[in-house]
Amino acid sequence: MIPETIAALSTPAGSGGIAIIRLSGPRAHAIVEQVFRPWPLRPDFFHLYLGYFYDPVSNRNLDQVLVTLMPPGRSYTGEAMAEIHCHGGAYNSKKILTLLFSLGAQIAAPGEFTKRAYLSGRLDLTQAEAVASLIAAESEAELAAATAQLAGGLSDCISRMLISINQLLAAVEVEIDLLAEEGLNYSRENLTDPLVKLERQCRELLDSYQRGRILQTGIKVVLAGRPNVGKSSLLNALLAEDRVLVSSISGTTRDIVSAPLEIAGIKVELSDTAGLDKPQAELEALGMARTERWLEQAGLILLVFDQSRALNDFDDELYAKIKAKSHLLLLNKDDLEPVITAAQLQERFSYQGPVLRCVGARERVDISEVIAGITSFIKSRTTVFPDSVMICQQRHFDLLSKVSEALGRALALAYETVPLIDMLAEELHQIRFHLLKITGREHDASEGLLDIIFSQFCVGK
Ligand SMILES: Nc1nc2c(ncn2[C@@H]2O[C@H](COP(=O)(O)OP(=O)(O)OP(=O)(O)O)[C@@H](O)[C@H]2O)c(=O)[nH]1
Ligand SMILES: [Mg+2]
Repeated sequence: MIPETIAALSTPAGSGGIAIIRLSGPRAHAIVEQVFRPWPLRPDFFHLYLGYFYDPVSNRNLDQVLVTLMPPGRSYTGEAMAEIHCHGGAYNSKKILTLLFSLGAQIAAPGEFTKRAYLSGRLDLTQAEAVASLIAAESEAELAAATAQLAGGLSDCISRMLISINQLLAAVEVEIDLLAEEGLNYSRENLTDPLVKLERQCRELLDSYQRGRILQTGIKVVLAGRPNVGKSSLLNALLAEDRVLVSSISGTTRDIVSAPLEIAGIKVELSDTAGLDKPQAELEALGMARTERWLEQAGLILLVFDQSRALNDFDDELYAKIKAKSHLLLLNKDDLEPVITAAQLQERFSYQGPVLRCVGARERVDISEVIAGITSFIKSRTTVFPDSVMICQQRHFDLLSKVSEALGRALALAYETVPLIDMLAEELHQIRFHLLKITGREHDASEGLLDIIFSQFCVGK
């Protein structure tokens, strides 16, 4: 079936300097030829032509535009494509699109250009997913992960794992054929070594998901502590704006206040909470209950202390509540006479991490140490080693989890006194299928394998 030629506005709807309309499909060039003048005698591909877009019925020019044509096989979708760069008024671009539809172009469905790129083999599924992530990226790190995935980082990694599984599977299938005649002649290490290596690669990818999730969804950082220690002042300082109420009255903050921020290229949702203490009144108790619920969802808790105030039993209770979560301690009110020190906090709570300081008086606080502390925490959770690939999508995580489980079962079978070769082959087929599914090539599952198996036979057999 000949695909339809589709058209859509590729730039955001609304007014702007320039709008870009794209067409893709077998009639893309022919449709533009009907409405663009002067039409070049022999158009070059990837050349920008300046001319007029006109209405063939009234024969009137509608807009001065730039047009470029791309040939099948060398465009984003893999089909013949055309781009029209017109003036960006919402009405203007709509008029041009309407004319293209009247000439036979169809309205493109959401994501249809990328879907066509996938169907024509220009992108595999991980790369197509990366296009959506790249467009949705809201931070430097997210953008970098999406760009690496679009460049084929994950696809290459999956391809290398597939080569290894294919070789193993081909050897095992040949072994099954020969087993009846000659007995098993494949060494156990030849089975287990590649499986162990694959299992390690798979685990590394699964571990990277946690890092990937932080890149994508960001991290919730929650300021917590006793009342009046300066949490709200710190939130204002970190946001560099007078966002929440600050007062010397204990229990000023009752509700959670959250604000977005970017630290170390990562989206941070910073929350101020009601100070935790033995509640004196109903409203205070409600605020504290809310804080405790919020703490459960925190990716990082900054537990704030006032260095001019002695610790008591409630501080131990409070620390016990948060110690299972990722946390950093912060000593505030650096300008006041110290009653507690960083070393005392570390000793009392058996806390190994750094005690951050918020230096300076309240109006001119220096929060660089706090930012550095949050940054190094984020880096420890998101570090990408130079050659490592990250997975950011739940779909990839689910499929790789299945691969990991099947690898575990395959290894157990390979370690049996007599390796259970038939069952092992079944697990290897499963692994191969799930890996192919990640890049959207599961339909290759049977075709590709035959070639690999027969390539193991010698000529003449
Ligand atoms: N001297 C000094 N005072 C500070 C500092 N930071 C905050 N304060 C003061 O401490 C008081 C309490 O500050 P907040 O920021 O409202 O404290 P909080 O922890 O949010 O208090 P609650 O909302 O009651 O839990 C205010 O009077 C602040 O001006 C500091 O670094 N030095
Ligand atoms: Mg407060």
